[in-house]
Amino acid sequence: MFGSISDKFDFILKKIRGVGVINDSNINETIREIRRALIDADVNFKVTKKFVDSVKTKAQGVKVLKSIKPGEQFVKILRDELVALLGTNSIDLNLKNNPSVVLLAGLQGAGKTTTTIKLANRFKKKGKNVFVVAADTYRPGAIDQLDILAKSINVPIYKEANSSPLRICRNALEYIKSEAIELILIDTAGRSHLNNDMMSEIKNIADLTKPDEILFVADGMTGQDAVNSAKQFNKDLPLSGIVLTKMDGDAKGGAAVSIKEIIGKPIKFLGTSEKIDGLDLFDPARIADRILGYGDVVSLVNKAQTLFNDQSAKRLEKSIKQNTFTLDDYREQLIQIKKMGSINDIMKMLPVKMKNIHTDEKSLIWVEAIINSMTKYERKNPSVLDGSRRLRISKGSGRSVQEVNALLNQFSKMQKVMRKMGKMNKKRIPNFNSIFGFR
Ligand SMILES: Nc1nc2c(ncn2[C@@H]2O[C@H](COP(=O)(O)OP(=O)(O)O)[C@@H](O)[C@H]2O)c(=O)[nH]1
Ligand SMILES: [Mg+2]
Repeated sequence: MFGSISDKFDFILKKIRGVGVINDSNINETIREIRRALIDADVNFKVTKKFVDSVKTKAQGVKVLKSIKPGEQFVKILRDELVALLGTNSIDLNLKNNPSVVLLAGLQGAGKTTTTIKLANRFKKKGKNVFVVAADTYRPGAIDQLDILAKSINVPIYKEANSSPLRICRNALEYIKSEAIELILIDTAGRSHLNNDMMSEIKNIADLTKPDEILFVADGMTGQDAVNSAKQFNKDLPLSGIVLTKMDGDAKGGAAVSIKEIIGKPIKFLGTSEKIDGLDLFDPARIADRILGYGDVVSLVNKAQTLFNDQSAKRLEKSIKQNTFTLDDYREQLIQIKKMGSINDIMKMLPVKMKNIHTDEKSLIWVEAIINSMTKYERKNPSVLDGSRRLRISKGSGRSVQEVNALLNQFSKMQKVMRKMGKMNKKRIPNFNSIFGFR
């Protein structure tokens, strides 16, 4: 997510942080670079203009202030403005009625059906009695798709063969009167705002079902197209929020950055994988940090927590906090990482500056073999590993001395990352004020 924009911001921030004084020339230069980074990421040009103008005005204030750390003040301004642009706070679904209704709308293939199930899963986990309605009667197989997904998470579904979406919704509401349902999620067919019949159909569904939330589901990879279609839908349907899907791909960030400002409705969730648990509550501060190249240590820790088994997670947490990350922990972690799936996915969440650690899937196997060939003492004290010990380990594991050396180098880098994470952890990451030295 946001790969190239965060690389650019990382570069911009590094430069500005180093400056001793803020003056018109470095303000202008930075503003120019920020503008280019945003435009390259397909951020709407009006949003870009408003954003850089506001950053510029505030940065000029810093120039006058003659503060102690002008570069960092500038960075802080930039981050604050970005968080504000993204919407300041996370906003979960606002479910006030009982039962609550959530209507999902959007173009074909945007991810409505997947998101319906992801939301059903999310609220089921929170203990709600959830129910999904299959109101896409247009695409062959659409009802079956929802049906199969709903069954996989044990959520009841309302469906009808040879019916119309409006009738299905009416009957579904009737049907649940005798059920203790708390949340109804309606999956609809993909439609374009250009199709008047389809738009009036979904308006009728909204009139009938009086949703607590009407979510516009948009493919985050489509950049400004997603923003434009959200804008058009919003004219016909009172949208309450946006879900941007496929943010795990190489979405450049343009849609995420522009949409709130353009249509005035918040992004509520991001779709982050095809899988059912791939849905994140949209958190402006965390997204801003990702865009600025700080990575998303919080998400990383969350992901690790859900996937690591409890015991090893606790051990790892302890060794991170106490700065005693050893080769044993490293080996343990590799075993857990193998369970987490793609290393690339994990690396994407790390701050830009930590990304230069080399990891590839195949190397995991021999790394384990090498660590297994060390004694317990050596694993705890890798500094004792001189030439002759390394040679012995190389023979024992059947890997070359170069590979043993490479592993130890990598481990030492990893240890540094862990130390950093340990420090951030103590400061309750991501408390940027303390990282920047602000109180
Ligand atoms: N990688 C990824 N794929 C997604 C995400 N959301 C949906 N998809 C995929 O996008 C395709 C279309 O999704 P679907 O829910 O059927 O879209 P609909 O036509 O709007 O109902 C499917 O292949 C989904 O697996 C996401 O957040 N990440
Ligand atoms: Mg669908």
